[in-house]
Amino acid sequence: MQEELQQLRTQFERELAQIASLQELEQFRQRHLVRRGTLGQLRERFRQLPAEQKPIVGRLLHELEQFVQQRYQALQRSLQERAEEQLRFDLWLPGRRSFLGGRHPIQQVLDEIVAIFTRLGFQVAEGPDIEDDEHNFTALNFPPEHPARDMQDTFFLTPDRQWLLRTHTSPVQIRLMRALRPPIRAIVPGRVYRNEEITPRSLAEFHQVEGLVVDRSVSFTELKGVLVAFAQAFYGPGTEYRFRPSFFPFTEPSAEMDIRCFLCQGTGCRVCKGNGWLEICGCGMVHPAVLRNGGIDPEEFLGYAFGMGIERIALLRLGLDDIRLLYQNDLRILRQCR
Ligand code: 2NL
Repeated sequence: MQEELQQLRTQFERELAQIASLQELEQFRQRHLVRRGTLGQLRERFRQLPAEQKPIVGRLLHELEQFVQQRYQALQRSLQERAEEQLRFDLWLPGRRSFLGGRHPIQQVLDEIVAIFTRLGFQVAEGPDIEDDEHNFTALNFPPEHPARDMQDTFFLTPDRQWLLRTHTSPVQIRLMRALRPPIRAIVPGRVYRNEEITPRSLAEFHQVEGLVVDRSVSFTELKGVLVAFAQAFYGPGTEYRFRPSFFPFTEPSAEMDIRCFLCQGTGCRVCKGNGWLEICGCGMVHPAVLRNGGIDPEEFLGYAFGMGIERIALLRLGLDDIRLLYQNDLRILRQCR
């Protein structure tokens, strides 16, 4: 019987190693562990053994029982865990969404404006954020005592006020005129800086797009045509517009372009502050002095130029009323613009 117990142990081990499910484990239990199973029968035979054999066989039988019980329980535990895990593993569960980055609303508006002017035949130009007085003011026909040069408006970088952060993108156009022969048709997107108090309506760093065209026979009519084409493309076909006289040191004559408030259609609302129109763009014929400062003969060539602020357009588009919301990187805001 001792030998038989030894063989049974290897047999149990083999069988247990092949069990892969709770069902198979139950079959194992029915075969061997119930009262009339293999171990039950062994116990029965043990009882009938002669007394002198009982101590040694009894110990072996006990060891075998202990071994099988332990292995049985361990296997049961791990099979149960696996079964539960399979229940929890839901093949139909949608995958985890990964968050893709996106272009900032300001960048999207800039890209869209640039794309429209590119279709109208404009080239894209950029320049440095750090400029000197000459490119930012003097060449643009700002008189020496013009208030825009004031400390309150300009971030000067040197005590002699020679170096500064550009207050508009116009210095890039000066560089273009000096570098290129007409015809020039360029659109200049970029960041600009003004030493202004930070409020819901103004920041010290913001963005502009400016355009410049210089050629032999350009006209104010062409300027209007280009800006109207832009407004129809950007704000939608049929967008109502108007031009009002205005003043800039670098253009003469100068005008401002308004479009019909797309929120109230002109009846007056919070966005257009009740007057039904939204100011979107300043423009004009390039001042002869500015052409000359750009190395271009005003007797031979004419130019027109325009400029618009991007933050305002982005705010209108997103329906926001505080410019600071654009720079807090709040994902609820950033995700709104596609
Ligand atoms: C505005 C108005 C404007 C220009 C920018 C320009 C540049 C050169 C020569 C002449 Cl080099 N003009 N730029 C002209 C008219 C208006 O911007 O309200 N911007 C936000």
